Amino acid sequence: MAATLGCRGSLRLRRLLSALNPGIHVPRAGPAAAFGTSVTSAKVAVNGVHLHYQRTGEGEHAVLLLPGMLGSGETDFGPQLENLSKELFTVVAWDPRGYGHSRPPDRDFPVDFFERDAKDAVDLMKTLKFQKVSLLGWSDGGITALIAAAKYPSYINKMVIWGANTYVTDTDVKIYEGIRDVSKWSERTRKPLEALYGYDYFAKTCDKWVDGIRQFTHLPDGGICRHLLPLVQCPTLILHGEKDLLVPRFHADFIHKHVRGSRLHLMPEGKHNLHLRFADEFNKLAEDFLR
Ligand code: TYC
Ligand code: MN
Repeated sequence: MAATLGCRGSLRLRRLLSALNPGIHVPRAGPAAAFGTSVTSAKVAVNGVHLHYQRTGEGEHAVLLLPGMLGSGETDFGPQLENLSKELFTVVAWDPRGYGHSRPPDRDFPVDFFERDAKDAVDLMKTLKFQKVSLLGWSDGGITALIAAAKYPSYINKMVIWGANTYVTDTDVKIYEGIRDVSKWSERTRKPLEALYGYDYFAKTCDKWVDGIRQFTHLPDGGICRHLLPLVQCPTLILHGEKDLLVPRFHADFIHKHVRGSRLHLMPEGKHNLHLRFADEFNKLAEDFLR
C-alpha cells in the first residue's frame, strides 16, 4: 500500500511538471519506474469493509473490471490486466466483498447484494480519487455494472458487459441448479477457485449464491435489474458469445433492447468466458469502444 501511494505521488509529480513545462523531464526511478506497467495490489476501507483491488497502467481513462460470481481480479481478468493499453487506461480490477482477497467478511447474498456491490464498486473508485470511470463487467459483474450505470449515471463514462442477465427465468434456474454442486464442475474451472478459497468456502459460497440468485424468481418478472435499464445513460457495448451455455442469447437481446443506444456484438465461437478464450479479440473490441 505504502509503495503504491509513493508511486502514485511520483506519477502525479511527473504529470504536473510536464504539464507546466514539457521541457522538464522527471526521470522514473526505483519502484516508481515499474508502476505504469506492473500490476500492484492493495486494500482500502470502503463502506465498512477492506476491499482488495489490483491496478495497472497510467492512462487518463479509468476502467474498472468487475468479476463474475465467486470471481476476483486475479482469477477472472489476467489477460485484461496484462494487455489492455497502459498508455490509454488506468485499469483497476476489484474483488467484491466476500470474494477473492476482500475477506473477511464471508460473502452473503441479501436480496440487494447486486445493489450493494454496485455502491461498493463506485465508492471504491471514488476513494481511489477517480473522477469518472468506465466499466467492464462480466456475468454477475455485468449485472453490477448495469446497476452502477443506472444509479450513478454522472460517474460512469462508458460500459462494456458480457454474460449478464437482468432477470431470472425457469430456464436460468435449471442452469443454476446444475452448477450448485462444485464437485461436478470441470477440473479446469474448479481448480483456480479451489486454490483461491479452499474447497469448503468455495463449495459453501457457490451453494449460497444459487439460493441468492433464486430469490429473484419471487420478485415481479424475476427481475434483478431489468427495471433499471431505461435509466442507463452511458454508451454501452454488449458482447455475447453465441456458444454461451450459461447465459442464453435472449438476455443479451433484452439488454440491447432496453438500454438506449446500446450496441450488441455477437461472437459466434464465444462461450461464457469469451474475454479469456478470445482475449486479444475481446481486448481490441473493448479498447476501440472505450477510446
Ligand atoms: N452469473 C454467473 C457468473 O457470474 C454465471 C452464470 C450465469 C451461472 C447463469 C449460471 O445460469 C447461470 N459467472
Ligand atoms: Mn442496436
